[in-house]
Amino acid sequence: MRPHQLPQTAGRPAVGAIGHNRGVVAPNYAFMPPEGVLVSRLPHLDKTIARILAAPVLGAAFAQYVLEIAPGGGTRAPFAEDGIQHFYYGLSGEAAFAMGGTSAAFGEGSFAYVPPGTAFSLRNDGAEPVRILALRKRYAPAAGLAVPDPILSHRDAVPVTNHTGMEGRGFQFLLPYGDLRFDFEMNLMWFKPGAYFPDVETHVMEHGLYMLEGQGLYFLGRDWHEIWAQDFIWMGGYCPQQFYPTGFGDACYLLYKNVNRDVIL
Ligand code: UGY
Ligand code: MN
Repeated sequence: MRPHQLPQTAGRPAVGAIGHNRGVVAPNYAFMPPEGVLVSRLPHLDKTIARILAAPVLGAAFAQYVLEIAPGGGTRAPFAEDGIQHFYYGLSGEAAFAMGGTSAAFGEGSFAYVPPGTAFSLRNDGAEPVRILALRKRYAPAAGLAVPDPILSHRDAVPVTNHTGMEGRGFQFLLPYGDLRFDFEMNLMWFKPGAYFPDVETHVMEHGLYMLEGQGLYFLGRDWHEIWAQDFIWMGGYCPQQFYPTGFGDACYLLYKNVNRDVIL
């Protein structure tokens, strides 16, 4: 019998919970199911729980979070950070996002790119909780290139492309692909059941991966990990990686990738 099939008693930890953990923290990657990621509170966010998924203490050169914003919560005042860019992606519920004189409803699939030093506000003025994926990265300027402009959009406005020629793959590049002003990508990666990527990748870029839909097996380092919606993976540079979707529906994850800058020596 599997642990979740054993009789459970309300108010007590689940039977068989000890020792059942899909999470792994290895030197060059981390696999994190949501249940183990504890609550943080942050000074600039009111009535908001932050679950910090990636941080320099883990080995990542960026920070990534799930924000759970209660009704009436969000940024206490317009917020900006010198030298740091932000990215937000709506997971569930509806918030309001304002930046540079523009404001918009921010629901599932909405996203925002906040250039370094730019003030924005993110508020939940509704009656239901809101969940948002957030990312912060120090901007790496490049000689002769301007800082990117702010973006407030929705994934439905971004075409699904497929440069691989492989059946069942789909890509949505949420930030303008190939625009060298940007030093990172945020890509929605779509897979039909069975449409795995054919080779184990090993590359200098780092990833923050948040599973949005479906399920599959993820190869990290030397091991396969079963993954499904709401799981998070940090992959450091040169972490061997491959995804093999399983199940009967599409799988989709949102992938952070640092790009467009030379190696710092
Ligand atoms: O673009 C990428 O690096 C991507 N294929 N990696 C991944 O999905 N783990
Ligand atoms: Mn990759």
